[in-house]
Amino acid sequence: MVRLNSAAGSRWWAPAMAILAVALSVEAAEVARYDNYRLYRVTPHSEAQLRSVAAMQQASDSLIFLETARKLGDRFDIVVAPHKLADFTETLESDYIPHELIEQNVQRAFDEERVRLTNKRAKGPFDWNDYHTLEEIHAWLDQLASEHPKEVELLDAGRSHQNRTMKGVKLSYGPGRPGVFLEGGIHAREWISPATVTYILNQLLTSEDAKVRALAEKFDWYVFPNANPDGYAYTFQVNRLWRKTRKAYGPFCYGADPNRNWDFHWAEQGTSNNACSDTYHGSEAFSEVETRSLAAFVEKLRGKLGAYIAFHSYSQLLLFPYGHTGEHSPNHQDLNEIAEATVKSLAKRYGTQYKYGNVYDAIYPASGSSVDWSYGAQDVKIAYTYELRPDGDAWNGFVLPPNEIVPTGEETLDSLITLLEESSARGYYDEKH
Ligand code: 0X9
Ligand code: ZN
Repeated sequence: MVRLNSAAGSRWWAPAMAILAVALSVEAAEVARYDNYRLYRVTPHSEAQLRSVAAMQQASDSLIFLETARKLGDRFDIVVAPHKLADFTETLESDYIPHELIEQNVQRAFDEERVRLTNKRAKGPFDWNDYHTLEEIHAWLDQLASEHPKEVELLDAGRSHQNRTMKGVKLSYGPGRPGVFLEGGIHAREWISPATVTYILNQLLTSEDAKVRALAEKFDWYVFPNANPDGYAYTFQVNRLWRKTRKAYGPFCYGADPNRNWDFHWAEQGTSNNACSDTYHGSEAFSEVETRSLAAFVEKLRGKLGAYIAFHSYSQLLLFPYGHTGEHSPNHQDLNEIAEATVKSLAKRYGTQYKYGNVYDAIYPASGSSVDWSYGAQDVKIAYTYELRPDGDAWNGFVLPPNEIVPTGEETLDSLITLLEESSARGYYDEKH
C-alpha cells in the first residue's frame, strides 16, 4: 500500500480512483434523501381545517402526504421537508390545527432498509423473506414459465415509458375458465403489493392445500405484479417514496398517478391537475403508456374476465367501486356483502382487521382508477382494491418489515379464496352472467 504513494505507483491508480470517486459521488447524489425531514400527524377538528390541510397537499411538493384524511376525525400523515418546516408549523399553529410530531428524521427507516437489501442482494433463490427488485421479479416470472410450461405462459403488455417490459403471466389449468386479473405495484412505493401478488401466484402454482388447488384450477389467472415498472425501479434506485410513473411533465415535475389516469370519469374527483402532485391525473386519460398498455391488454380479454383485483398499501381496507361518485354501483349490495365475508376470513389467521366499503365513502373521492375502469368500462362486476398491511396507525407504512410479507400473503390468499367463492356462489362466473 505504501508503495502506491510513490510517484511511479500513483501513475496508474490515481485516474482509477478519480473515476471511482466521481462514480460514487454521482451515485450518492442521485439518491433522494430525507435527512431531517419530519413526519407530522395532523388531525383537523373542523371542516375548514380539513379543507385548509387538503389545500396544502395541492400547493406544495415539499410536503409528502402518506395518508390523506377524508372526514373529520381522520388524520393526515405528512412528511415535511426541512426548509418548509417553519411555514408548515406556523400555518398549523395560527389556525389551531392539532398536530403531533411522530418522527424527527424520516431517513432513518429508509437507511435501515437500504443497508439490509444491499447486503442481501442476489443471494439465493427468489423468496418472500424480503422485497425484490424489478429485475429479480421479472427473472422469477421467466423461471416460472420455463419450469411450468404447461400451466404458465409469459405475458407482455408492452413497454413502459423507460422501455421496461410490462411483464405478467397467465396461469391456467385448462381452456376457457373464467378470468381473474391480479394487478400489483401500480403505485411504486407500495412494495408489499408486488410481494403479495407474487406470493399468491406462487401458492396458486405450488400449494398442496385442497382449497388453494381448487381455487387455482377453477380460474384463468392473469397476473401483473408490477404495473408501474419505471416507478418501482425508481423507488429502489433513487426515491423510496415515489408513487407515480416517470414521464417528464414540464421542467421539474415527473409522472402521473397511474391510478388516476384510466378513461372512466377521468379527472372528475380526487385528482390533481398539477404535474408535481402525487395524484396528478396526467395530461389526458391514458396519457401514460403503462395504463394505456395494460388497458389494451384487458380489453382483449373482453368477456373472459370475471374479476379484477388491485393490490395497494396501506391501511387495511377492502374497497370497491365507485371512486368518482358516492352513488352506489348496480351490484353494490353484493360487493358489500362479499367484502364483509372476505375481511372476516382475512382476520381468521392472524386477527388482522380490515374495513371495507365503496371507495368514495370508505376513503376519499378518487376517479380514473384501474378498478373503476374495469368495472365501469369493461363490465367486470367483481372489482376490488386491497389496501394491504399495515393499518393506518403506522407512520412509515410503505416500509413494512420483511417478516410481515409471508403473513400478509397468507391472510390475503385466505381472503381471496372467500372473495372468489362468495362471488361464485352468487353466479358471477356463470356463462350467462
Ligand atoms: O388512492 C389510491 O389510488 C388508492 N389508495 S393509495 O393509498 N394506495 O393510493 C385507493 C384507490 C381505490 N380506488 C378504487 N378502487 N377506485
Ligand atoms: Zn396505492
